[in-house]
Amino acid sequence: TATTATTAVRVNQVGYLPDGPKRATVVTTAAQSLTWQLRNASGTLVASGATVPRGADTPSGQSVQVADFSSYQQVGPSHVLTVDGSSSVPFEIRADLYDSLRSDSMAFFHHQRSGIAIDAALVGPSYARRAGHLGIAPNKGDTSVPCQATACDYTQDVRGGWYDAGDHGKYVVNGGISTWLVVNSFERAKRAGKDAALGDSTLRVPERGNGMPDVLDEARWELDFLMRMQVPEGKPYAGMAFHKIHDAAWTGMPTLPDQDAQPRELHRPSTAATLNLAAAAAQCARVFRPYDAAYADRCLSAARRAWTAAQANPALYAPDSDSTGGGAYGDTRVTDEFYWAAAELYATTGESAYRDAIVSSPWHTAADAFSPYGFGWADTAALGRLVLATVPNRLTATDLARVRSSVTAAADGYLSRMAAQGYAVPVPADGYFWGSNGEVANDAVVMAVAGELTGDARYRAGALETLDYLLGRNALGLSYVTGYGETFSRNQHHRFWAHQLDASLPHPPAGSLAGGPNSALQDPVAQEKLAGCAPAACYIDHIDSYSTNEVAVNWNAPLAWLAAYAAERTST
Ligand code: 9MR
Repeated sequence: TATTATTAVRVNQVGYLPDGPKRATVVTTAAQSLTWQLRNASGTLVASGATVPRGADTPSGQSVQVADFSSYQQVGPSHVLTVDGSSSVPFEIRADLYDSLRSDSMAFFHHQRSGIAIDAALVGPSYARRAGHLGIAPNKGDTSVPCQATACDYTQDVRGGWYDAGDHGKYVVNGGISTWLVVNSFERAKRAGKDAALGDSTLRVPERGNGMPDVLDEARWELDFLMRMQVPEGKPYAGMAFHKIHDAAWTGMPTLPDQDAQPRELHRPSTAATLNLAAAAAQCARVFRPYDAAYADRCLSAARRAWTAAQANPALYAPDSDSTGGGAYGDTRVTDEFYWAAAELYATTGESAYRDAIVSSPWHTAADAFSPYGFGWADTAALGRLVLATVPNRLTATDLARVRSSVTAAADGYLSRMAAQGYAVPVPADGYFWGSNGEVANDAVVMAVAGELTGDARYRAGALETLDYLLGRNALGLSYVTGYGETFSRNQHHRFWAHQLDASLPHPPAGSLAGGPNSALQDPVAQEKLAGCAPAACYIDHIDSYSTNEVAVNWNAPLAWLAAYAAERTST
């Protein structure tokens, strides 16, 4: 299970698209330019050139040079790039490079489903498991969960949804943003006229063949859960969403979902969770309508109720301290969630009340809706901008132009940061925090949308180049996606895919993205093994390093978005 780099020539270990950028990074102490040589599977020299010295690269802590072989476009297997006596791992050049990653990264969500057995016929014997959290012993179950503390004396059925990550918690803010990305990937593909690849019977989900696009079937599993998290009429905080549901205490590793014996607890509603539900449900109402109008109506009604409830309770914050047995997902600034929810509700309904909420929001004109650190579960203003920039609406021409140019300006920032770094990463040197790989993929989403808005090919190239980083062209020479590349992460923190702890359990399934380098070293393994690491090297493929090596729905969602985008052929 060794997952260390084998060569100083760092490439996308899966390969490159014939019409895409093709760059590699070489770790070398040489100060002068070197010769790179590209050989095909028969060992024939097919291209060569000179590397560009980049000197000391701060994020990786390495001295590097860059080889650019983008002009070589021949399709073929097992190419090898050689620089100064070091050779890369073999990689492919082909147009269908990302077809399997598209389905594997999206299948992650099915594997993470709660409240349903994962069927061997769909996933193979080693990934099959019994349903968790339906109240079947030893589970206490999610079907009748008492609410905790504040003004609450009833139980709620909050079965279903996706487990957040390696734990068995389900968190509305993170579930909402992840669902949004999954549904947005479909909506974007549909705008491009390329949604068939995400359509019915394209994924290994139980609902395949029901006439609904499989990506939407998958999202619906979580949307149903998110709507179950809404406080019923007649109760205190009616219309708000409970912030989260998880175990009373952290369970040990490993623990299969059906073996979790901890009591489950609903944590009191929060404004952030409520607005997250409003945004995801409003998007549902728009995107699901052509396939299931009744479901779209249900989503819209939930979204409206959530919006109204959030307006009535605009400052019910989830505290950072609430982290026993589950993550906190605390957030005390929710103006961005208000903006995002209003944008979704406006894009779906066109109603003036939502437009008023948009134009009176500080995020309507804020210059920093897109931060250098990307969007995330606590920073959602960018999502509002992406919606307003791409879904037809009746904002004024001036407002729309400003929204759209904020997307391209953000993408320009990512491109220039990539150009300044040896490994072409869109995040700044101090941006390697918990889940940095998700941040990289989120930045790629912004670049891809900028490409859609402008037709400028540089943005597509930037989005594709982030896949190079995730798949091996990085400080560790490691692919962070299980099953992809020569050396890849396979011991991510997870209570079922815990092969490192129990050989009878599987590794994570192919298409699972590790959280990635986190320079804050927030777990004991990282603290012991990674002391002194350069930011982009603060990663270890160890199951106990939850702060560098967990999986999570909000990281796999942008990977799936990006894989679907990269898998699209540019010519129709
Ligand atoms: O992704 C979350 C990250 O932004 C936080 O810094 C971190 C600590 O609070 O929590 C991360 O989310 C975890 C959540 O709290 C519990 N489930 C696993 C998530 C991924 O590690």
